[in-house]
Amino acid sequence: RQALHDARDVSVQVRKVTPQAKALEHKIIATPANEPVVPRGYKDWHDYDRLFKESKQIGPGEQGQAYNLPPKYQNERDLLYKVNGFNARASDDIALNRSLQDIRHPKCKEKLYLEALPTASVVVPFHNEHWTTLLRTAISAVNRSPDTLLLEVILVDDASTKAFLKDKLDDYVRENLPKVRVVHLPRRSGLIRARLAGAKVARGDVLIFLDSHTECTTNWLPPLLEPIAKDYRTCVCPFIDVIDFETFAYRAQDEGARGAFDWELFYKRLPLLEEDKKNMPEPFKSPVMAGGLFAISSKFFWELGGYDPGLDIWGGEQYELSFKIWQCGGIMVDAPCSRIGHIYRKFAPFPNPGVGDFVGRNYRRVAEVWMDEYAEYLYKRRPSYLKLDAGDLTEQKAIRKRLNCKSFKWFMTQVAFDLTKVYPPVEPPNFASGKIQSVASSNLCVDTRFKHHGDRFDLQECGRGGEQTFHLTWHKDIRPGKRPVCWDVSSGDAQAPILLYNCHGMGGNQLWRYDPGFHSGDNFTGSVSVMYAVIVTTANVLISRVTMHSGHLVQHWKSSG
Ligand code: UD2
Ligand code: MN
Repeated sequence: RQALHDARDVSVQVRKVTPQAKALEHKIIATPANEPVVPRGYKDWHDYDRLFKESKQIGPGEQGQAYNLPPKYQNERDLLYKVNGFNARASDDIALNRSLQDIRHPKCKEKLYLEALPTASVVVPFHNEHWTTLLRTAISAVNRSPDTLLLEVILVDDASTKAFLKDKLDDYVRENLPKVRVVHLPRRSGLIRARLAGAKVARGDVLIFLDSHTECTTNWLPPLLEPIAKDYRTCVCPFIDVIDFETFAYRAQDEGARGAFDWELFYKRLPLLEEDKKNMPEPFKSPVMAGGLFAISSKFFWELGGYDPGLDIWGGEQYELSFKIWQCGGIMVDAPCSRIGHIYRKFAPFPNPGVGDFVGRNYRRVAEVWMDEYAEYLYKRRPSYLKLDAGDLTEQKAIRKRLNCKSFKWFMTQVAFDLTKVYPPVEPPNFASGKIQSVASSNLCVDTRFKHHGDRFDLQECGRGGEQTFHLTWHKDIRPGKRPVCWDVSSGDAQAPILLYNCHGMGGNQLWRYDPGFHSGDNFTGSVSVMYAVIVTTANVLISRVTMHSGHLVQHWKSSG
């Protein structure tokens, strides 16, 4: 290995070294003759020594595998779950420098990036983050970055109240993590102003923002920096993978999509364009960022006035910055070769700090400053926003004017040009509405009884209170009343339960079809107590029927052509 290492050090300028990790494993020294030449000015930024070391790590959660916490820790688990919204006790058994499998597009292994890349500062706002998930964020960023490119990781403590963050973090970081520093904010400011505070003291050419429960993976940094090196007005997002909130298993969320929103400003995703797929894994344009994880040059960020400092606590800043970037002369891309994992919490554990509807006020600010006549589509769905006092907007409007930014109509027609096809500003009418009655016993009706995301539901006596009015919407999903929850069958198993799930409007597990040809004499297998399916669903090529089984609704899968 040492010989190989030495050989690489002298030859890195002239030849490509990607077979190194393999070569190390198999103790074969790659012959220079077989290796393609590295163009001048480019570099293979992989750290093969580290990759080799990590490939040997074993233990809980290593190689990104699921870690099942032993049942004897159940009590500790429950306590930590409540305050974090994820299994923080499991995290505590997993090494801070745990290894992950490399799930990048295969071509990413061979990619070379400019040798002259800008330096980066990572900014991580946190409020009461769990100790080990916070440290793993910082450590994965430091360990997996080329020393010359990463200047610092700035942890911005948004007035956390957990004692260990106030008392122990500074000492721990000073003693163990030379590139990391902590900035404490005197009062709770919210993630947006916390990011601003970090960005103000950052020294790098590029600002990289991360959430406080993330893990950076193999060679994540150069793909974020290179598009910025080529044009400083490019903002670059990594692929955001999923760190399971229960087991910390590391997995892809998908292999790329373009960021978007619906007219209630929920974050949504649009399919890749054909050209994006063809160019994989090259960066592709994306209308809006998810929010938490991205790189932007410090120069461009401050030219844009940073974030609107009037945005409070959480929410809306991803739209503000995305609209601003596009409308004011920048571009936004996703870089498939940069992958960073994020724990999507099971639930948000923070209580509202007593400041009312901050998300509503943030959305109102963003809509008023950037969305022009399209703001009406939001207000039509959320009339209450019009009654909120969004505060003074003079400074934000002045920025838009000063930078001579384009209209929201330009953004909608040139950048997010396919958004309204999936999320029409004016919704087409429902296909059908009404109660859904059992065929077998006509006094029973489906009743979701105002249950929530993740809950099962069943049949109740028709017309007896409850929630028995459903809409088969133009999305071809089924929603109770006007609530944005949908019937969802996320498992392909026989008799998979039907749950209420947040509507995604994209078909799939939530696609239902009205089948007027149904008759109650159809045969079903299994022990079915009540059969009332008048609706069949098609998800891919599967067709199924809905019945009652052991007290809840299930769906019967029947493969069909
Ligand atoms: C998503 C984004 C998040 C942000 C948010 C909308 C991803 C993966 N996450 O929600 O970055 O854009 O949408 O605003 O795209 N925090 C504070 N102070 C607070 C509240 C939160 O510092 O008052 C920190 C928190 O510790 C975390 C970050 O802000 O590091 C984002 O908060 P989150 O993880 O609760 O947001 P998330 O991932 O649900
Ligand atoms: Mn987060």
